[in-house]
Amino acid sequence: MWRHGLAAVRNSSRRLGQRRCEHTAGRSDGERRSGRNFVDRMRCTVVGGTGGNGCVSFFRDARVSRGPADGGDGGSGGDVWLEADSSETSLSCVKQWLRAQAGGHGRGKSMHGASGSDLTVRVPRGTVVREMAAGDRGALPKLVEPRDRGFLAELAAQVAPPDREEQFVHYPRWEERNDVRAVRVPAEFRAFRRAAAHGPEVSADLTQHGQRVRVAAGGLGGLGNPHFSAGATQAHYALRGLAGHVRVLDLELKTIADVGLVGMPNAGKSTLLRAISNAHPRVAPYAFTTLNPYIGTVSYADAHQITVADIPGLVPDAHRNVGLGHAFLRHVERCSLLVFVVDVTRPEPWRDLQVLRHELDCFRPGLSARPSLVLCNKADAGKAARSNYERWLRMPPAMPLVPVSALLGKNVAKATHIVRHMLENPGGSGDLDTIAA
Ligand SMILES: Nc1nc2c(ncn2[C@@H]2O[C@H](COP(=O)(O)OP(=O)(O)OP(=O)(O)O)[C@@H](O)[C@H]2O)c(=O)[nH]1
Ligand SMILES: [Mg+2]
Repeated sequence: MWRHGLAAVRNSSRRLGQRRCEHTAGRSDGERRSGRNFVDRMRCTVVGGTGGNGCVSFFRDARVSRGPADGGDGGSGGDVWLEADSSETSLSCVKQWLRAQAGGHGRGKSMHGASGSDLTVRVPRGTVVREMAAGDRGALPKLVEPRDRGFLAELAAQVAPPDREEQFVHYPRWEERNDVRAVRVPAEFRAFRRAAAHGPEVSADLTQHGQRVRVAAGGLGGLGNPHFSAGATQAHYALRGLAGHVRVLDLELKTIADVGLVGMPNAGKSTLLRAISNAHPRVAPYAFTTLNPYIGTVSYADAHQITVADIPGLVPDAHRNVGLGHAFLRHVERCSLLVFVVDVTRPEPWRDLQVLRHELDCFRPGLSARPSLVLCNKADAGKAARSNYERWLRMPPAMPLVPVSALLGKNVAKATHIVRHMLENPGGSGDLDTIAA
């Protein structure tokens, strides 16, 4: 029966995974509230705007039929930026394809093209940005989904370096006469093209609100024909703008909270978060009610605040993908304090604690060694809870045990004070017994 239940959950989580890939624009309020479109990992392709082409033109008026070269330069393409925003909670707001605006082409009478606007995409605070290894960049078209074949073709053309002939715009019917083989392309252009293929990999950890990183540079605008003209020799060609950089990024959200609640399904983590903070995760008497992390803010009487993350329940062998797996543990990886919420009415609840710690270590070795506290929840639930708690107290203490009833709100204020004390004294647990008394 239990196995059956887990299989059903696995299937539903797979369905959730499939939904994660979809772009979520236009989702309903209900969906947003239930968190069904929560995305904490995704791959996206970012493309800087293409630079506008330089123009080939010659001054002309009533008296001068072919004056000096006056072609304007192309505008540079826009850059793509990622910016951390604390009001975002999920990567579902990020599209899989991000492209900044192209620069305008240069025109006659020395009119330069406008620069393309930058594209700034807001991501949640705690987003880790990693670029696919440089060696894999060539494999780009195979890695993207064939959602937009036209765009894919365009992208492939951008990735492939253009032939020398294609780097220039020619005056009408001058293609044959222009010998561009000997024309020296400015060093700046060559460096930009080199950086497209071999530049430093983009890597950032956006932990602060407003922190931003440029993930794709817009292409340089091409140069008009005056740049190649000298004296009586008027150039009949101009330089095309360069394609923007193309990067494939892996985005991973590692929630930033002070405290992480870790526990088996149904242990009462969400009930506790509701009791101590402003968050309202769903509570129900069955396993896996919570399918994605919730962050709550706990406010103390002196206006001090801490953030607490409630994550889905962990089951034995979660690291072998049982239950919901353990990938969501990334949301407690950065917490300074772990609070184990254990249902003290279960037979031998200390074994649950061992399982939880083992799963943490399977996810990231040493994670269970973080400063931790055990809340023996459901302490209100009759004799079994009391006798289990008393037996547990007699065992060698691994970490502080605090009996609470999240449902009735009993002892939760004391628990939150202990949490604050442990956060403020990271070195040692201090005199916890005095606080707990
Ligand atoms: N008696 C009693 N019941 C509790 C207490 N805390 C939670 N519960 C009940 O336990 C059930 C599960 O509570 P949740 O808060 O949804 O548990 P959870 O750990 O978030 O579960 P998942 O989201 O599935 O991992 C609910 O029916 C709660 O009412 C408590 O202190 N005492
Ligand atoms: Mg829950």
